[in-house]
Parts: sequence; structure tokens; C-alpha cells
Amino acid sequence: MAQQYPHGHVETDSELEAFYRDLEAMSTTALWRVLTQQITDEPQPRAVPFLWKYRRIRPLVLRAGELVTPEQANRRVVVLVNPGLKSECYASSTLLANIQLVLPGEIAPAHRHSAAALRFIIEGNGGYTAVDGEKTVMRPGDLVLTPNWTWHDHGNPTDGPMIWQDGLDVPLVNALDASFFEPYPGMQQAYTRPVDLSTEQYRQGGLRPAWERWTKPYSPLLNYAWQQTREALERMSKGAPGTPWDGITMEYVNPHTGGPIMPTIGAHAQLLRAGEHTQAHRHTMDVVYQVVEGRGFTIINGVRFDWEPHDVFVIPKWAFHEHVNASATDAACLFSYNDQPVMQSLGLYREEELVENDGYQEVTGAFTPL
Ligand code: 1HN
Repeated sequence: MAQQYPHGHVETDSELEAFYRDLEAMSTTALWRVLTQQITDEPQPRAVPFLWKYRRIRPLVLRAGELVTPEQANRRVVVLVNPGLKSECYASSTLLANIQLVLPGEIAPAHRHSAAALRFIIEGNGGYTAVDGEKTVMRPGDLVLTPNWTWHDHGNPTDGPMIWQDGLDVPLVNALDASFFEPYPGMQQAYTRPVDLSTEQYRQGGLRPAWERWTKPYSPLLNYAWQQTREALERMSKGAPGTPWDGITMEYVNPHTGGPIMPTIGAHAQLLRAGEHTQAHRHTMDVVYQVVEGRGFTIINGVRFDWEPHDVFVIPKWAFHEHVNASATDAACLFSYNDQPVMQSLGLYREEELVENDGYQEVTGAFTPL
């Protein structure tokens, strides 16, 4: 027989009320009063599915360029705030997402912090990020890593603006009370290694320099160039099945381990073939997407989110989602990053496919972007 109260049930009376007051006076409480709040049957993210239109954000980013310098602001960044996480200004419960601008001739000063970051380049060609003594040159679609506690500064010696998305694990690091920050003594760090040395050393897929003693817990490759990523997606799209939920989806990996690029943030590049409509699933990871090419939509918990190049959207944990490439002739490419390495290494990762309706959600509405 099914239990009448599977979560337990205590009827309150005046004796219990007095007991609760006595507990409170000793800075204690009764677990049965808070249990269903603390132990929910399923994840209850405060973050909501959301999408930022790049063409609405871009003018604000450029306006920031007229109002503050990187010297003043440290980082000239517009933060993408999830409406469910307004007080914290986070994109999801574990990920911070920003759009950053570095104008011609500018330098964003060197510093390091225990939060890890990645950059995905949107506009501009030839700016750089320097990481622990090595500069890497950035082009649209490149994924650039600034792992935990690495010195990093940015510069733009070109004649056009450099704009990219920053993804950071700041919310996670703060939840764990593990934030440290240190400014570098000087605007730019000492550039002690050849430009793009790690790209030279590690771009050969499946081969790594055997003399390199790499013991750090993140990828030694600083820049995953879009050109190679796009070529890989194209090759795979010619015959590989991909997954039913994400199409041709490739994980960016640490060449030393084959595992995720950083211990707290993983990343994928994915290609949806012309007309592809994936099936719905959900998982215990937060994912922040950036559209690289093509047009389409993603249905998240029954709501349709239309996207076009450079739009950013977030899928919080345990939300059902499926992707649609709206073009009958052209591929669509998405970049995304996630907290899967954390969830996986802590034994908290789960996935579930939607079984009803052949794996497709019922669409109940469309998201109206700001
Ligand atoms: C940071 O260091 C950068 O280095 C960008 O470009 C955004 C947001 C929060 C904390 C540190 C950068 C950041 C950040």
C-alpha cells in the first residue's frame, strides 16, 4: 500500500509549537520542519531558461566602451543576468556569463583568481589573451582558456573592437567559499613563452609532446581554434550518427587526459545538420550556449527559444530541451559550456531522455526576448 505521506507528516499542536520555540532559542530546529525544503525530489534551480539577443546587447557593450576604460573597470564586461538569479547576477547556479569588449590599443590588466574562465570569440581578429607567460592570438569562434589561478591579461593591437563571451565558474567557487584574487604588479605580465606555443605543441589531435611534464588539472592547450573545430564538425557531419539529443556534438578535451578542458567547466561544439530536429532530454548540468552560425530554435521545458548567430541562451539543470535547425539547406553550429565535470566527478551527474511523444516535447509557448 502506498504511504499516505511519503515525505512524513507531523501535525502541529500547541505543545509542538512551544518545543519549536525552545529549539529556536538554542539556534536549532526540527529536521521534519525543513526536510522537504532541503531534500527535494528533483533539482529545483532558481535559474530559468533564458536567451539574450546579441543584436540588443551589442550596442550596450559598445556604449560601455564610451563610458569606461579597462584601467578603470578592470574588466569592461556586461554581465548576462538570469532573471531567477538577479541578486547574484549569475547566468546559472554555477556559471557566470559576460560579454567583454577590448577596444583598439587597450589592455585589460593582468590578474589571477581561483575562478576558472573561458572565452569564446564573437568579433575581432588579432587581439590576444596572455596566460601564464604565453600570448594566444584570438579569432572569431576560438575557445581560449584561462584556468584557475593562471595570470591573464588581454590586449587589442588591431584597429577594430574585440568582443567575446566570458564563461566563468564564479557561482560555484563562491558557493564553496573558495574565491581568491590577486592583481599582477603591472598592467601586463612578463611574456616568457613564444606566442601560441601551446597551440604549436598540442594542435595535432592524438599526439602530444612526450617530454612535456604537465601535472596541472586543466588542459595545456590555451586556444582551440575555430577553423579546426569547424572542419571537424564538417567531417563528422558527413557520416557520423551524432547523438539523438545533440546531433554532431564534439567535446573540447584536455590532450593529456582526453577529459574535460578544466575541472569545473566542460565545453562542446555542435553541428545541427540542415533540417535536424533532435529529441528531448534533460540532465543535471547547466549549459550556456552561444550560437556560432545558422538559425533555429531550442525548445526548453515546452517553450520555444528562437536563435540566430551570437545569441546566448541558458538551459538550467533538469530542464527538458531539444534543438531544431530551421534551415533546410545549411548547417547550424552551436558552442556551449557546462558544469558537467563537477557533476560527474562528484557522482551527481544524471541524464534522462523524454520517452513520451517519441521524444518530442509539446510546445506550449514561445519566449519573447527583451
Ligand atoms: C575576469 O577575470 C575576466 O579576465 C572577465 O577577462 C570576467 C568576471 C568575474 C571575475 C573575473 C577576464 C570576469 C573576470
